[in-house]
Amino acid sequence: MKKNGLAVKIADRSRSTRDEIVCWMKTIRRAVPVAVVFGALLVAGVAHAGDVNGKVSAVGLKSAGNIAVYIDVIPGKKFTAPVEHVSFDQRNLKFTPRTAIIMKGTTVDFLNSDQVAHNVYWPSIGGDKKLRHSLTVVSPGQKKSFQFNDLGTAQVLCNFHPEMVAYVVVVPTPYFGLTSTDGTFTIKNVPPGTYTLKTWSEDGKPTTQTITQTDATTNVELAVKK
Ligand SMILES: [Cu+2]
Repeated sequence: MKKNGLAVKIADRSRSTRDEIVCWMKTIRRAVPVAVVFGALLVAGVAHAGDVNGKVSAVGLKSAGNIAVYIDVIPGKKFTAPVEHVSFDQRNLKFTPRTAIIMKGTTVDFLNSDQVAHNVYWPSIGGDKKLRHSLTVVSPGQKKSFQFNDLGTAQVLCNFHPEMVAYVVVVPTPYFGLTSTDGTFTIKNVPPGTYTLKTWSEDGKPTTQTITQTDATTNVELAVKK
């Protein structure tokens, strides 16, 4: 797109206007089906312009997956929690997913798809035992919900089945991601600025790194150690 002479000529316009014009010009230049596909790709590319792409190398941990990576508090910025709920299922005596990262204020649903009851609780949030909470019995087929309004990680357990464990990582901004098994993660649509990136993992120490985001994709490498 940057090599397009027309795009360069209009580079002094605002980014969104320029992208709209480039998209429109490309669209009319091509046959309709090609243009539709191309336009969709272009729009997708623009929407991801501020992504942070990263890779976590896990040093001495059992896995590079399921590591939460998020942008910490941004002074002077407040965010509204999403209305959409995040869901955990309980099936075959397991929580799925094992780890969820959510913005503070998000409601989490705990559904029981098993034929037996579970007794869901967390002994603390962020190590604060005063934030202990129990959903008490979640019967087969039942769903119980909780809005997480405190920052930190809740280790979710079941009184009846000691092997059941899940983690809810509550963070202050909507800019977060969870690593795949290869350690890669994406944090979408981060506005330009300088931020503190933090990690949480089950068996590693928290990691902090400063990043500067431009309007393009930023690549980050992090090492999480035991
Ligand atoms: Cu259980």
